[in-house]
Amino acid sequence: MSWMLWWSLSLSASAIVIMAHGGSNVTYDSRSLVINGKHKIIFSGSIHYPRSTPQMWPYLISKARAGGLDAIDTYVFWNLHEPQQGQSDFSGRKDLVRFIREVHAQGLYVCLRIGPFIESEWTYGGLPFWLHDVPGIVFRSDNKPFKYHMKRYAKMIVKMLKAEKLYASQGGPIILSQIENEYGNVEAAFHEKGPPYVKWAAKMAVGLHTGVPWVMCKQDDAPDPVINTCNGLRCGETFSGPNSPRKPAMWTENWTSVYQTYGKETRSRSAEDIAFHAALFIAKGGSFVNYYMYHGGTNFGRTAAEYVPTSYYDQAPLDEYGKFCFNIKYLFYLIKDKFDFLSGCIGLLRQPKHGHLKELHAAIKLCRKPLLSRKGINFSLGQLQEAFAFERNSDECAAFLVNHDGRSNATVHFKGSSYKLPPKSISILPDCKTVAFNTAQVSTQYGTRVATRRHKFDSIEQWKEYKEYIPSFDESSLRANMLLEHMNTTKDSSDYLWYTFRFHQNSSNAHSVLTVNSLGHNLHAFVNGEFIGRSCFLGSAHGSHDNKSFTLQRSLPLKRGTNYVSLLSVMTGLPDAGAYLERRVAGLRRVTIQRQHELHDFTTYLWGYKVGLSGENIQLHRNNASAKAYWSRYASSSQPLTWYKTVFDAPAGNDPVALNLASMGKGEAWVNGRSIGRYWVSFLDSDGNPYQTRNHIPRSFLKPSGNLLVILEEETGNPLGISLGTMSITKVCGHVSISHPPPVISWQGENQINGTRKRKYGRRPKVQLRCPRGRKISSVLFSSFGTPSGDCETYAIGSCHASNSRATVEKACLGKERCSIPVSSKNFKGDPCPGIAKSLLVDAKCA
Ligand SMILES: *[C@@H]1O[C@H](CO)[C@@H](O)[C@H](O)[C@H]1NC(C)=O
Ligand SMILES: *[C@@H]1O[C@H](CO)[C@@H](O)[C@H](O)[C@H]1NC(C)=O
Ligand SMILES: *[C@@H]1O[C@H](CO)[C@@H](O)[C@H](O)[C@H]1NC(C)=O
Ligand SMILES: *[C@@H]1O[C@H](CO)[C@@H](O)[C@H](O)[C@H]1NC(C)=O
Ligand SMILES: *[C@@H]1O[C@H](CO)[C@@H](O)[C@H](O)[C@H]1NC(C)=O
Ligand SMILES: *[C@@H]1O[C@H](CO)[C@@H](O)[C@H](O)[C@H]1NC(C)=O
Ligand SMILES: *[C@@H]1O[C@H](CO)[C@@H](O)[C@H](O)[C@H]1NC(C)=O
Ligand SMILES: *[C@@H]1O[C@H](CO)[C@@H](O)[C@H](O)[C@H]1NC(C)=O
Ligand SMILES: CC(=O)N[C@H]1CO[C@H](CO)[C@@H](O)[C@@H]1O
Repeated sequence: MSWMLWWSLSLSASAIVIMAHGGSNVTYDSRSLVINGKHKIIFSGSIHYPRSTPQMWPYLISKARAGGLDAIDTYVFWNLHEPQQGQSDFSGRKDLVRFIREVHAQGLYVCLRIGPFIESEWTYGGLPFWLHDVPGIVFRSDNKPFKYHMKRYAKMIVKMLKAEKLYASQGGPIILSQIENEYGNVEAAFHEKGPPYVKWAAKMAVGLHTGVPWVMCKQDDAPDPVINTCNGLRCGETFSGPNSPRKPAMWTENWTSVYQTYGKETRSRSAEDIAFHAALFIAKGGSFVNYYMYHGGTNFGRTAAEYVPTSYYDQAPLDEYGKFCFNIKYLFYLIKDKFDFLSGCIGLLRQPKHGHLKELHAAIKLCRKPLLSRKGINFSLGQLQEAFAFERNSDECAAFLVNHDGRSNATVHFKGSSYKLPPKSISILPDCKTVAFNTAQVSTQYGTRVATRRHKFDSIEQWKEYKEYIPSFDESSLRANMLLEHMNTTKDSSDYLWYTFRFHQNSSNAHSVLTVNSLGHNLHAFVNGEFIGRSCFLGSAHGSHDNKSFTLQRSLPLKRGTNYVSLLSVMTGLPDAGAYLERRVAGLRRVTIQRQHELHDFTTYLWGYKVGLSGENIQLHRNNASAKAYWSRYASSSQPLTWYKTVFDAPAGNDPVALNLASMGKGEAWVNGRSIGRYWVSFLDSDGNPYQTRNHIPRSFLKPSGNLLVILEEETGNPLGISLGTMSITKVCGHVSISHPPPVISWQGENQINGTRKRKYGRRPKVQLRCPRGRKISSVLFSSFGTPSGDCETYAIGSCHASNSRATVEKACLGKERCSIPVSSKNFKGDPCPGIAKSLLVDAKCA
């Protein structure tokens, strides 16, 4: 029996009651979460507090609310909050309570994923590295030491949030908590230690008495009363449903894109595809959808997991950069629902994703009554077409018409009318008659984001440099007769670990080849203080996300006498996924030198070690004054492992700031002592393009002038090519056809906690364009009413074209921040091709 039918049968069964003291009573039944006795369809979006700044939070949350979301979902990051056992840190970007309060202030709910294992492309999956050294520990299994620390931490977080009265049961915004994360993926690897751990975790969580339900994602055997939920790209098609007829169908991670790793081509997910799968999930009886991510943000510092770039889900509905907003403007919002008009914040909305999903949410919310109170039935409308109808009488009826066919349009008949469905799409009919929304028809404008260069660091006088010292075996204090494991030696205090040894060479002319096998992540080799990697383009060797193992092979320029080999092993983030994380190994595995016909194995030999770089140890990135002594004039020597510093003024205005590092290789950058993350430009994507060239510098890291920029370059990049830019939307585009008008409805945000505001509009088809605040439409790049071909990325005039297209649009839009152009023959003074389906495509520049 499908879970949709389960719901139909058990709708009247009483809800499972969860304790509530004052505040809201959050429970659930087979249909949905039930808040204060009301069934709820909830759209949620993931925004992780440490991946942006507290100054950006109000803006990001307001845009999530404007996008029709009801809730914000976040993980809790254990290794940020307890970096050393017993320490606790909730300052700045780590201020979980402030973040939750901010969400509450804007009237949205919070779904809190405590983990404590979170994966999340975050270093060590969120676990603090010190756990690795707890005797006898086996992470995420029926293991006493792990369970002890997990419980202690979960209790600490819940206690803190309870003390702040942040659970819905206490009048706060948290309606849901998650324990563990995607454990179903690894459970089998733990054999008999897996299932008891799941039971223990569920029981432990429930025992924390938060007064709100708990979920476990990708966990088919989640014990009662914990709800199992789906994560993935296509839960509408693949989820087999909750494991009990008393639990609702919930989708905790509907990926808005696919996370990236260095070297992989940029993959994005279209607004149409996300909307299709979210709508199908709801049509099948789902009641909770969380977009992962709604705003990805930035992996500042060394927080990214292995091979994960600094920019995180930039393709999400709210892009990486976000925006700084003044609190004074934010206060207006609290008084009046006028935030958008009064604030002056310019959004870098990822259009059309943000707008298209907003319309989807609005359409589904219009169906809410029949969806939540009627029996859903599905029936076939064709070989690859089906309908989901929610109906009791003609007053209350909503329908989802689905075309599963990815190749052809389909015409279907439903309740005496016929409907045309584009390939792979769903039409939503809140009254079983009118199409309010089709997942494949995007009527929101497209925006094009552009970086404007504001400053060039191209003069030698601007820079100072510090050449990193190459240590040799003789100076090492830590020694071992073996190759030590990288992570266990650095304890994650640095990405860098020097492996050094020395040996004697009798002749000077012997041809020698050094071969080093490593398990990650990259390696720079030096002999007698000289870099030996220049023959290779990258000057070093590295593995990849999918295969950490790599080999560096170089011919060795040896001298007669004692030779010193210094190998720098570099980790770009710790692993974040899979079973037995505590057993992972990285760093050098085997080192040999081939001399003529002899192979010398140095794997078990006397090695000397040094953790971290000297520039890290003297904190070169921090203070330009105290570290002055170490810096020298820029000499463009292009030696690998060089630190560079300069001072710059913040670009005027409020647009987000990004550092263009395209001329560099690999390393890390700091602004005023704060790390803006690693960069690894020289790791090319599958098309051979440099990888991620723009690093976000949050405005709150900057002062008006005298900002200190420090860069550690591992390779031979050129700092004179670095520039500073601001990001803005400079182009907007819309494409709307007469036959497929945009939604007949619009939805103005909703304050879940203090009641509902909604507006219904009747709309005629029109193209609406809007430049970021403060910018105006300066020219119309393309305009055609008729049968233009293509979309907002590439377009051309078709066989039918109204000659006054441009003049009409220019008249309506030039010099304006926003404009609206009706798509009708009347507006273009006559029909250019009667009887043919027409559309209007407009592309315009904002300046
Ligand atoms: C919570 O709601 C359920 C029904 O949804 C009800 O049975 C229960 O009494 C409520 N609990 C409290 C404490 O209000
Ligand atoms: C919600 O209502 C409560 C009590 O009516 C009030 O204290 C709170 O400020 C309101 N919050 C918002 C965001 O309007
Ligand atoms: C109704 O939906 C279920 C679950 O998706 C499916 O298995 C079944 O074939 C559908 N029934 C019809 C008549 O399409
Ligand atoms: C579907 O119909 C539209 C016109 O309504 C047409 O432009 C489009 O090419 C058709 N698509 C396919 C795949 O046939
Ligand atoms: C990690 O290092 C410690 C010394 O710091 C050592 O006692 C231990 O055996 C090492 N563990 C592993 C797995 O290498
Ligand atoms: C170098 O010469 C010494 C003595 O001449 C010899 O013992 C040693 O094995 C030689 N080393 C190598 C690596 O050939
Ligand atoms: C990983 O790369 C190494 C080369 O260093 C190669 O020998 C090995 O076969 C690769 N493993 C996989 C699983 O591709
Ligand atoms: C660095 O030096 C500049 C100029 O000497 C100064 O304006 C700036 O405040 C200093 N920055 C820091 C972080 O100390
Ligand atoms: C990490 C994870 O859950 N990945 C899954 C996401 O969904 C795709 C397709 O739906 C699966 O192939 C992945 O394994």
